[in-house]
Amino acid sequence: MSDSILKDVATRTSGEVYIGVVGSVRSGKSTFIRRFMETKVLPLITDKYVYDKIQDELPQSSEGRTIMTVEPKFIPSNLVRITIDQDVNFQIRLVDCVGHVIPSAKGYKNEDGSSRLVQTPWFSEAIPFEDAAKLGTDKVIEAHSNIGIVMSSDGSFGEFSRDEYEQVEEIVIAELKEHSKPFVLVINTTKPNAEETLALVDSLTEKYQVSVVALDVLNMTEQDMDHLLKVAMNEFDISELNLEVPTWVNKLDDDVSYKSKFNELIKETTGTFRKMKDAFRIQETFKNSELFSDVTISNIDPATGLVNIEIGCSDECYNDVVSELLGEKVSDKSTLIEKLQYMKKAQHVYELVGSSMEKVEQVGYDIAMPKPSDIELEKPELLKDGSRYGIKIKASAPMIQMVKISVTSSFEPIIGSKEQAEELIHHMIDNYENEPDKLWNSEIFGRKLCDVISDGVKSKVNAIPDNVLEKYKSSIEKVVNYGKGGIIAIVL
Ligand SMILES: Nc1nc2c(ncn2[C@@H]2O[C@H](COP(=O)(O)OP(=O)(O)OP(=O)(O)O)[C@@H](O)[C@H]2O)c(=O)[nH]1
Ligand SMILES: [Mg+2]
Repeated sequence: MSDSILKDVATRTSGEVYIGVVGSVRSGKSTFIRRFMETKVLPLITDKYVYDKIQDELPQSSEGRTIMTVEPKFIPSNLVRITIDQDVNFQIRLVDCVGHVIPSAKGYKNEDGSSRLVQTPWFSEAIPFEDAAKLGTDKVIEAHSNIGIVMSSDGSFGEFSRDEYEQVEEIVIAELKEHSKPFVLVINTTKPNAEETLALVDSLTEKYQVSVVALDVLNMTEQDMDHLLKVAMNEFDISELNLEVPTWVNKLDDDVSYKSKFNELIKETTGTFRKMKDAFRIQETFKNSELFSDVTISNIDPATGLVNIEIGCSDECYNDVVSELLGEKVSDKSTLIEKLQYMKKAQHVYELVGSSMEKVEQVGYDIAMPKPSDIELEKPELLKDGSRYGIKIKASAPMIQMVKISVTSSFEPIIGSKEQAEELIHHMIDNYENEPDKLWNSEIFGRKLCDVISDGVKSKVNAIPDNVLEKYKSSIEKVVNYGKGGIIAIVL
């Protein structure tokens, strides 16, 4: 006997395998529960007393138009602990619900046409049959099940047509979709393998977007039940989705375009596909993306809800990322070497002043601390202090001081008449307020405004005489080395 799927279900439901069987009246719900208990559960019961008690509690089914199950029933009525292979303990219970009414069925109305009142575990008084079906389905699915089976039929047995079953099935499925519980639609049929049945299964899968299984419930085998449980397990949410991507992808900052596209795709895909059965759709979506070269599901574990997907990225993608990071297309090795050498120099500068640049941006001023290797030691000297002696170890270090200053520059071209100047100024003010970039790149007398202004700033900076810069440098040195917090006047 195959208990491995039951073990998986038990692990996934933390040892509480509660299956709610709901659906239309006269669809085979009680038959399903009886066969399931006889085939999958009773053989696991070792206690003779418990075995006999459960057997007595199995639900009755009946032929004809008259409804058989008129109040919900828990089977077994008391929880029973079952052990498989000495290592998996679980409790299993099925619930036989009052079915949703097919109007042409018998037994849900009294002779005078009023609703038949039935007992439920949820109210002390009897309630109308139709309410018991609706309420019972809600209660059973929400509070007493972790897997739902919706029973319906193609009308191939009994007294009712497919159309009658379908009308009820639509209502029940809409109800179940309001709950977050995994469920499967079972089409009870005498011909589960017939072409038309398979076509019906396909069309219902499409129509309801849920998993549909055709079963000959009266004659279902253990294999059929295992298949159904597997399908049900696939309706559970994925508990953990591990994407194993090349390490370089993980290292990328989110603002690199490859990484932002990657993040977007993951967010979209995992937002759309959440169930175990979707693992292969996730794989398909990733395969269709230009971001990945190969996508393999390396592990899928229904018992824990864990899915591992291995993702490969092409060399082309890698090259594109490298080009983006280096700021230009790197198509051959020599360009890459050139760029890396340049980056090495840039990195040296960044290490020296990078952190200070951030502070300069914030407060306008900072001194970059020297690296220990840049501190120069002088020869230690003997030091005489009165009658006592000591030593002196002197060191000097280059310190780069950075100051953010504001340099102004203006451009004052003569345009012509007052009207011409006013027309141009209105146009420019409009751009200034709405599209500053456009103003910045606009041309005046054949030159871009940004170039003209930049030249103005540059010429001011270049105009500072070298001796002034030299004096400025030596003054700051004095402030740092001898100033002790005092003020030194700088005379230019
Ligand atoms: N041939 C055939 N008959 C079936 C099958 N499933 C159920 N039946 C018959 O259909 C009838 C109704 O089955 P039940 O199990 O009582 O259905 P139910 O959904 O519990 O019905 P209610 O309790 O009245 O709502 C019984 O006569 C069953 O033998 C099936 O797969 N094949
Ligand atoms: Mg029944």
